[in-house]
Amino acid sequence: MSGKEYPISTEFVQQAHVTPEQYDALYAQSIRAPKQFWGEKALKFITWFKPWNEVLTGSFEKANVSWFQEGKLNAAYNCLDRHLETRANQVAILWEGDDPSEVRKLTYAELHEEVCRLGNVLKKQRIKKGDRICIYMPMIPEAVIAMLACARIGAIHSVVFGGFSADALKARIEDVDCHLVITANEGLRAGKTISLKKNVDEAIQDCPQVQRVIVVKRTENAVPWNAVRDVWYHDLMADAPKQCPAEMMDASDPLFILYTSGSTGKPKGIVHATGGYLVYAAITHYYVFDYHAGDIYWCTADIGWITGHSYTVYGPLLNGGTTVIFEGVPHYPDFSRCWDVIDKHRVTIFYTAPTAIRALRREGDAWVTRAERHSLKLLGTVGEPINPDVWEWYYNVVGEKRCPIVDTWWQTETGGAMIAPLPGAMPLKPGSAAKPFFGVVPAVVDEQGHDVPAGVMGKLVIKQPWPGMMQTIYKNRERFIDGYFKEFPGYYAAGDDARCDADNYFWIVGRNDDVLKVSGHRLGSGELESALLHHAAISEAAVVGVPHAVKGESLYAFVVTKADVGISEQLKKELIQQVRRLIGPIATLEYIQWTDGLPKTRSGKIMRRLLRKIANNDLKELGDVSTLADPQVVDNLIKNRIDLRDV
Ligand code: 7RM
Repeated sequence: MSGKEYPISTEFVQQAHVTPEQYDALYAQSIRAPKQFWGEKALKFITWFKPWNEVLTGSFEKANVSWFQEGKLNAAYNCLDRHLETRANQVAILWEGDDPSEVRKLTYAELHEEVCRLGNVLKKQRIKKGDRICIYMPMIPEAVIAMLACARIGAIHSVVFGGFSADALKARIEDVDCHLVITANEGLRAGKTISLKKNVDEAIQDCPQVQRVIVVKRTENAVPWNAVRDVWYHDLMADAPKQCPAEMMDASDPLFILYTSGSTGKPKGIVHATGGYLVYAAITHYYVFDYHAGDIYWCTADIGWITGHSYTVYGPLLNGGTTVIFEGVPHYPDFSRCWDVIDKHRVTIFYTAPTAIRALRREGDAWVTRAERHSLKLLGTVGEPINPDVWEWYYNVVGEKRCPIVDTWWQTETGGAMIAPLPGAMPLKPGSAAKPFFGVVPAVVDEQGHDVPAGVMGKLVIKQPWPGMMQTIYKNRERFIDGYFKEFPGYYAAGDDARCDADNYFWIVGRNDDVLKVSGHRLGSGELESALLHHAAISEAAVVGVPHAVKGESLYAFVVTKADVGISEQLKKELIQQVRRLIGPIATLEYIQWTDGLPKTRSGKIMRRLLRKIANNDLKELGDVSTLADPQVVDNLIKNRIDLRDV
């Protein structure tokens, strides 16, 4: 399990920011004297209007960690203004549309001007510091402009992925309590339109607090219009002034809220504070991707996810980079799309998810090799474990054995990469996220919180605070404490299972709670089950993940209908439709097994662990079923399980 090793080419090592010796020394330093380490880095990577009093206060025990207290800064200023002197005419955003013929380039000067204008537009709409704004947009430059305009005036952005349904959007708008939504009339994806504005209309039908919807015109198609509430982005921008001072923000002021799925209940609003988040996004982007001036950097993540926040927008712009914003998908117009984009724009760094790599690998090498890919120097992956075979394909075929792969483990909650190989500083092992980033102290522990020996699987925890860590869960401090700091007092519980080998390389196994990753999208069993229970015919439901060759995981549902309801193919279709409608097309049930009952503990909790084993036909060790209220249920479930399709 310590795995095969790939040394980094000497050519790469020569240009890398960190040598192996430097990594060991810097890492040791960052752990021994974290305040000194982060204080120095915070000054190097971020421009402060006023320095902090204390680098770090609080503790995991009290769940009150705070970074750079009293420090003053502004995110948009750091992403834009401070680069104007040296990079005004450098491209900041390199946008490629869904249709390859559509390309837009915005220099730092242009992006700065747009952000200032929109900042003024928002102020004119009476948006003030601390107000929340919901952004529901396709991957177009205006989405980034919207995020940065919020940051500039001190408003808190809450980006909702454009693939979420009207209902999912509504739940997020209600929780975050915003008065203004920024959207587009339509999105484009693989040549098809996505009705974003229509979804917003539906979402806010009974959200009276939303008084204004700003709409970017992305397509020429007309959309329903409410003349009192809706305004065109372009009309407002036309006469907006170009001067907009960057608001002085406290390091602890929230920069954004981003909703993510937990194992139970509604999605949680992860709050990231301005100071620590920006320091961590900038420094990790610089070291993990070995970022150098002149790089053309492409992270394929949508801004609706944390990867889009930290590594499509904030990280690269903080470092004065050129970030590719890609509206399209890897299979349109054909399976060469990514490699064509790389050749066309001379992309040097490419960061994507294992699900995309698996989908492309399946189509054969010719789609890759028909493009040159000479510009590439580094590859990255994030979102789920990458299987060693898939890693090797990415390394050998896409990167032609020339480009190191950074397999980055992190979470919405962590703000930035936590475990990842620093390219040049350590050999790579396919399937391992390698070693911790500076200042990060991960460990694998048993149920009692004791470190387990090398090679043994256990739960992944983080033992010391790091600057990128979330501040809280919006309006729910209790869930913040219970979810992350209760299980192992004094540690942050990541919710993943992992192993650490004798070389101190971490191997992430997967979630140990009921969070799922389908095509890299994070979904919670609880919200999927709620969506099923919404159907009048359903009395109980449990959803688990089963392996899928491309998606990583797919959804297997156990469903109990109400007593007087007959089961049918029609009902199955309705359920699939319903979950897609309530959450979004990313939540498509793959299997539905009808059952008369679900296995429950005597206290009434559904035993999802057992259901996962049944769905996966992993029946040898069903674990402790002694707490089951009705053991007979299990036999019936096994008898009626659905054979997983060979995908
Ligand atoms: C960035 C992101 C977080 C969960 C996390 C893991 C899984 C992420 C890796 C990974 C294995 C990786 N944020 N995960 N990266 N598993 N190797 N390199 O994905 O909040 O959406 O998800 O994703 O389970 O806990 S997220």
